[in-house]
Amino acid sequence: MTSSPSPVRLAAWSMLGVPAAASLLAGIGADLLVLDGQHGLYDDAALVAAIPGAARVPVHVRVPHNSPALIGRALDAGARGVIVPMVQSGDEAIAAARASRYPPLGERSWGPLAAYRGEPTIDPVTANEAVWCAVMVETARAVADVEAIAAAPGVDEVFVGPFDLALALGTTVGDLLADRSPGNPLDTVVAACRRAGTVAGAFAGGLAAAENLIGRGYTSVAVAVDTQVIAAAGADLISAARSLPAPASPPPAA
Ligand code: 3PY
Ligand code: MG
Repeated sequence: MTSSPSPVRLAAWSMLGVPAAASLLAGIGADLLVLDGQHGLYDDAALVAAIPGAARVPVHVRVPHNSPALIGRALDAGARGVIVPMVQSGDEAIAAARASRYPPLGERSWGPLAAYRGEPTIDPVTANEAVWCAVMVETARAVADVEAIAAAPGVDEVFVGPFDLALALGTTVGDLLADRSPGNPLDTVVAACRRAGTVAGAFAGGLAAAENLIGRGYTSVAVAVDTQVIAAAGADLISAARSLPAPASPPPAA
């Protein structure tokens, strides 16, 4: 695994749903790769196809919702962790954590797909120790119960979705990030995580938001998103190429 120079864990984030995108993003120096099955194009088949070629960094999957079946399938496909969206309460956080682990710590059902690929399976005790369960706080209700969510047994990380959180609070991501007043929910989450000994993570999607979130104390930040990276880098290149010196008149025909 490529290590980052700071204690902050930096994630690459893939929306595109194809193995090539996942494999490319696994090589950009991030500490882990997230495949997005909620708003991205990773369905079940795409996860099974993409994970093996991207596994030189830990691959986590954002599942579409808090469902034991979906969490189990993502882990069966080889994900090392899950990000579970729209978790509203301590009880829902406990359910997500238990869906991520085999008995006696949870209710995950046995059946890793590694066996179908002829790869060794990881025994249940080791799998329980290695798995990472991040639950997303992105509603007002979740912020109100964040102490219980952060302290839920088996929850490794509370991961903020600033876009949904801003929507829920009737504001914009820009205003939420710019707001430095006491009681900003972004700071409430960090404080609850510190008290519980849980990692505070957030989706940034760009450098300015990452700087803001890291400054607030987030230690796990998703910063490079394939769709945005392609669009932004491509637009910069096209724009720069348009200003290259060109002959005043078209070259003569051959
Ligand atoms: C959010 O900001 O709501 C997210 O879920 C980021 O992907
Ligand atoms: Mg969201």
